[in-house]
Amino acid sequence: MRRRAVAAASAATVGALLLGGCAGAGEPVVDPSTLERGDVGVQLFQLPWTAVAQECERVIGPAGYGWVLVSPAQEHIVAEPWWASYQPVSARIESRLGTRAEFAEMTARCAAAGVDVIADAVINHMSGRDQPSVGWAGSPYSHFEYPGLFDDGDFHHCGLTADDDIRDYTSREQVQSCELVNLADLDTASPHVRERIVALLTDLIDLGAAGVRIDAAKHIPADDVAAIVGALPDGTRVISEVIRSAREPIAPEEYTAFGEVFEFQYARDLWPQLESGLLADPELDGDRPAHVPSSAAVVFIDNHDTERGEADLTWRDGDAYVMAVALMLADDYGTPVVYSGYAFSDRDAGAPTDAAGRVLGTVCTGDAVGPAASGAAALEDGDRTCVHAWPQIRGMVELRRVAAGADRLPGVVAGDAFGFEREGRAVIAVNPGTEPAEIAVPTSLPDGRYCDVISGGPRIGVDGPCTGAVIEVAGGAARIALAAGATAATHRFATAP
Ligand code: LAG
Ligand code: CA
Repeated sequence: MRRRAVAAASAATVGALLLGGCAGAGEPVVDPSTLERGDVGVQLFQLPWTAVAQECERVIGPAGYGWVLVSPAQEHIVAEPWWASYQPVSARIESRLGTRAEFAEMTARCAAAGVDVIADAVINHMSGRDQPSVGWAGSPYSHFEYPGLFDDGDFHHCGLTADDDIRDYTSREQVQSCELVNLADLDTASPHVRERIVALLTDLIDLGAAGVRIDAAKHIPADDVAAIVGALPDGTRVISEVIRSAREPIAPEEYTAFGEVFEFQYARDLWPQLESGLLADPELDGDRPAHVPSSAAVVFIDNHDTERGEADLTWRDGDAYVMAVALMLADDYGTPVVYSGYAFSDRDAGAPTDAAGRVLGTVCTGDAVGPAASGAAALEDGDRTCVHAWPQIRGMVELRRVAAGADRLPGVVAGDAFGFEREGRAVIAVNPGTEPAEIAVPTSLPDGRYCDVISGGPRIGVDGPCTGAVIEVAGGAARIALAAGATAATHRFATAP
C-alpha cells in the first residue's frame, strides 16, 4: 500500500520541540528543523544524480521537503533534447544524468538528509527511432528490438491507424495500444513484459528509490499498472501520471486503487477559482470539485511538460507564481510537489552538458534567489531556476510543516484579496488584483506581531530577527496590507519583535 513520506506533525509534537528564548508576542522560538519533516516534494528536472545528492544535503533536507522526483535513470537514446530521457533502450541504469553507482549514492545521501527519492519510470514504451542505433551506454537497439530485454513480439502493433500512432484520444483502445508519438508501445498485458518491467522497477527500489512515477500511465491499462506495481516491495510509493481531460474516456480515478495520481486539474483550476471567489467557498472543505480525493492527489503548479505547454504560471511569472505555489503549499488538498527546472527558449533544448555529453549539475544556493533575482531577464538559457531554494518557497514549506494537521478554515475575500487560516497555526493572504488591498483574515493565532515568511523567508527568529513585513494579529484577525500581485503568510512561530 501507499506510504506517506512522513506523517503530519501533531500539535503535541510541535509543542514538545520549543527551544528556549523569547521572541516578540511572548512566544518561544521554535527551530523549524525540529518540526516533523513535511510532505512536500521537489521535481528536480534533468538534474544529475551527484547534484541531486548535494541539493538534498544543502537545501532540500534542511528546508524540510520530504521527497524529490528525479528524471528517468534508464539508458536512453543519444540525442540532445531533454526528452531523450523518455526513450529508454535497455534496462541499464546508466544515463547522461549519472551512473548506476551515482544513482545509489544519491538515494543514500538524500535518505541521510531525510529525503526520499522517487524515480521516474518509463514503462509504457521504448524508443521512437525507426533506424537501428546505439544507446547512451553502448547498447545496440532498433525500434522493436532491445537485445536481452524486449523483442518484436513484446510490442503492440495496434493496426487501428495508418502508422499505428495514436490519433483519436477519445478512443481508449488507441490511447492504450497504439503508439504515443511513434514510441514502441509495450504489450503490458504480456506476463513476460510485466516480468521485465517489474525487474526494472525492483532494481530502482533496490538502488534506494522509495517509489516511482509511472510515466504515461494513461497509455497503460490501469489493470496492467496494478499488476506490475503489485509485485513491488510493500511500501513502495507509486504516483501515476494520468493527464486528466474531460473529453477523454480514461480518467485518473482508474489509477487510485494502487497509489497516488498527479491531479492536473488543480493547477488549471487554481487561478480561475481564485478570481471567481470559489476558493473562499465555505463548502470547499479539504476537497475540490472534479478532482480526485485529497489523499490520492499529487498537486503541482507546473511540471516539465506543462511549463512547455498548458501551464498558466511558471517561474517566469515571478510574484504571481509565488502566489500560486504559496496557495498550494498553504492548502490542505493533496500532496504538493514544487517544480524546479532550467531556463529555456527552445522547448526541446536539453540541459547544458560537458564535452562528453553528461548533464552538468549546478547546485542552488540557499539564499539570494527568488523572483526578483531570477526573473526572465536575469536567467540565461540553461540556468537552473532553483525555485525550491527561493526563500519565499522555503518559508512556505516551513509554514506547511507548522500547519500540518490543522483545519483549513473557510476563506475570506476583500475586493480582489483572498485569505484563509490553518486553524491556530498559520494565515495566508493574496492579492491577485491590480490595486493595493487590505484584508482582515479571521484567526485564532494569539495576538501579537508576526513576520511574513514571503518577504522574511524561513527560520525566522532562529537565524536572526524578522527581516520581512510585520503582520499584526489582534482581536481575532490578522490585518494584512498587500501590494498588487503580492502574497503574505505567517505562522505560529514566525514572530516579530
Ligand atoms: C510523458 N508523460 O506521459 C512525459 O512526461 C513526456 O515528457 C514525454 O514526452 C511522453 N510522456 C513520453 O514519455 C517527451 C516529449 C516528446 C518526445 C517524447 C519522447 O514531450 O516531445 O517525443 O518525450 O522522447 C519526441 C519528439 C516526437 C517523436 C518522438 C519519438 O518530440 O516528435 O515522434 O520523440 O522519436
Ligand atoms: Ca500503451
